Amino acid sequence: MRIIGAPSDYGANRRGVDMGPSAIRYADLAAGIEVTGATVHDAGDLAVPRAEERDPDREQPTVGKAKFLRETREVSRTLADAVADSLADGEFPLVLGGDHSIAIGSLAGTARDAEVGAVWFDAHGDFNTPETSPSGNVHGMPVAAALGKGSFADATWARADGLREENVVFVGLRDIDEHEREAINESDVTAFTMSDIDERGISTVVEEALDVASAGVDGVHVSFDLDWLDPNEAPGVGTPVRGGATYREAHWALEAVANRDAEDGILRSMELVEVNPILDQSNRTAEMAAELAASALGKRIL
Ligand code: 6HN
Ligand code: MN
Ligand code: MN
Ligand code: MN
Repeated sequence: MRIIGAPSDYGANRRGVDMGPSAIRYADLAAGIEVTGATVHDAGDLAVPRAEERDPDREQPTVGKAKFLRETREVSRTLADAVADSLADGEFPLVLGGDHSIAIGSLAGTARDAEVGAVWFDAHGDFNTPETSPSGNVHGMPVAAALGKGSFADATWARADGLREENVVFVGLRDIDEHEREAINESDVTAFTMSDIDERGISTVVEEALDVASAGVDGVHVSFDLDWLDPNEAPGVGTPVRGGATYREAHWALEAVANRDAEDGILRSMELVEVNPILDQSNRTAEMAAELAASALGKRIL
C-alpha cells in the first residue's frame, strides 16, 4: 500500500489541518499497518502551494463563492494523478489530509478508470455547492463536487464521473445545512444519521452502508473525516460536533470494512482527513486516525 500526504488547508477556514499528514505519520501509522503483513510505501507529501506565497488578487476560477478554488483545483489534479498512479502500480492508496476538500482529488483519481462507490464517515454531509454553501469553504462541498452538482457540473477537474451517486453512502451525519439537506434528500445517495446508529446499532448501519456502496461497482472509496468521532475522543478537528461516534463504534466500523474487503476485495482507496494538530491534545486525534486506518486495512485489536 502507498501513503500519499495531501497537506492542504485551502478548503477549511483555519490553518493547522495542513500539518495532518505529519501528525498521523508521527502516530506510528506505518508500523500499525505493517502489523497486517502489508508492505508500506510512503510516497511523502504532494507539493501544495503555501497560502502565504500566493497573490490573493490573482484571478480565481469563478464557481460561485467557493474560496481558494484555484489552489483547490491544483491540489485536486495533483492528488488525482497520484491516486491513479498508485492504483496503476498495484498499490492501495491511503491519502492523508489535509481538509476534506482533498477528497475531490482522491475521488477523481480512484474513479478515473473505474466505477466506484464511497462510504463517507462524517458529521457533515459535504454536499454543499458554491451556490448553497453558507461558508464558501470547499471542505463542505467535495461530494457535491465529485457528483457534478450545481456549478460543479462544468468543473471537469472536480467531477469524478466514475463515482456512482447511488453507491455513495453517508454514515453518522449530525450537522447538515438547510439547503444541503434538501439536496441530499433529492439525490440518489443514501444517508445514515447518528440517530440511525442510536436506533439500529453501528453493526447494522455499517453492514448496510457497505452493501449499498459496493453494489455493482469495481470498488469502494472510504472517506474518513475525524470529526465523525465524538470531540471527546477526537478533539483535534476544525469543525467539531457533539454526539459523535465512540472509540468502539469507530473500531467496529473500520474492522467491518476490513472484514468485507477480506471477503470480496471491495476496498479500493481510503483517506483520513481533517486532523488539525494545532487544536489537538497530545496528538490523540492523529493517533486515532492511525489506529483506525490500521483497522480498516485488517489489524485486529484482539
Ligand atoms: N468538513 N456544512 C459546513 C459548511 O461550511 O459547508 C461545514 C462543513 C464541514 C466540512 O468537516 O469536512
Ligand atoms: Mn467532511
Ligand atoms: Mn466533517
Ligand atoms: Mn482489497
